Amino acid sequence: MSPGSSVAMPSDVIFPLEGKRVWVAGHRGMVGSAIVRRLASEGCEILTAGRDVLDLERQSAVEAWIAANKPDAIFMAAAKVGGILANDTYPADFLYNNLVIETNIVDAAWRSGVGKVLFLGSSCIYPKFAPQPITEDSLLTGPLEPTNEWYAIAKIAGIKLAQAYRKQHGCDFISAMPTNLYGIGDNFDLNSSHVMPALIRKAHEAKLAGADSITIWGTGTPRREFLNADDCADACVFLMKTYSDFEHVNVGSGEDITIRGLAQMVCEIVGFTGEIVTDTSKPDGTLRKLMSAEKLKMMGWSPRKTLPAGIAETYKYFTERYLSY
Ligand code: GFB
Repeated sequence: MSPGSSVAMPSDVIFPLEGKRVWVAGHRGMVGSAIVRRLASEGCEILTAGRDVLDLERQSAVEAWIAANKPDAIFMAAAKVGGILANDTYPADFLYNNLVIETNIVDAAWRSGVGKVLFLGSSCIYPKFAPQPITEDSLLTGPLEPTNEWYAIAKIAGIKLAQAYRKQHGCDFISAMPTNLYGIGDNFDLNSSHVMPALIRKAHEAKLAGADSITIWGTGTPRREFLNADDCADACVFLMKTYSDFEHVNVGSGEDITIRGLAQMVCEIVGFTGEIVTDTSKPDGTLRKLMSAEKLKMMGWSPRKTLPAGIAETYKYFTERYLSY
């Protein structure tokens, strides 16, 4: 396709999953469980290994498990994740745990000759002041956002691992960079969660308590781009089947919203009519990180779920389990 063309070209399937053994590392997490749900229609054999069976932080255990179970493909959805406060509070965990999980899986996958690996990163890999919408080639062009630079460094290392094993060993390892994700299986703990599940919980509890207001962190002015975890899983499966190249691929919705705007939308869906007040002792983080969704769109993929529909579904999931939180 000529540069600048806006016509999407449906990509050919170069790595069909039918009949393959596919390991979803991190299958109990929000993204991993969404990938497992999505793979159900691919005719593949889905492999999983819970923490009780496999400690991803132990290199020899990962090597032995991969050698014994012989996956043809791996989705690397296992990671230490959390919201802005958790990232800022536990830099060592976010750097070390993510680095060690990535290096263990990538190296063991190469040693066992795994046919394809998809590494999942995050939009926080990009510089704090990257031009918006952020294209893939903005990587490593400027300083990172301080609240999550530790996690970002680990995720950048993951991209580089996939590239290095492709370059040196000819491995078909690729990387996808999703934007802020939310959905079924999210973490609703107010100290460690991302903003979406936190707002859903705060609005719900305020409604039940008949409260006058909910408090959101920071100024409410930062903008964030949100993608439902099921759409992200669909994009991951799409990339696994159709993409084989050095550069990572952004996975986003192409649209962002202010945190206050999101809070208003969540309150409306939850049915909380009180005020939204700000706690500016909490960090804003980066002011904007809208990714360009062009590359993936040109390959023929776009998200399906609208933000209000995704929030309503996530709220339903939350209320069905609320008493167990
Ligand atoms: O989702 P979030 O925690 O992470 O916060 P980041 C997004 C924005 O929402 C920030 C604001 O400006 C927060 O201050 N916010 C408002 C809240 N109220 C709340 C609340 O009750 N809880 C939370 N958590 N935020 C993370 C990174 O950044 O995004 C990770 O730290 C990762 O590394 C992830 O990249 C996708 O979008 O700021």
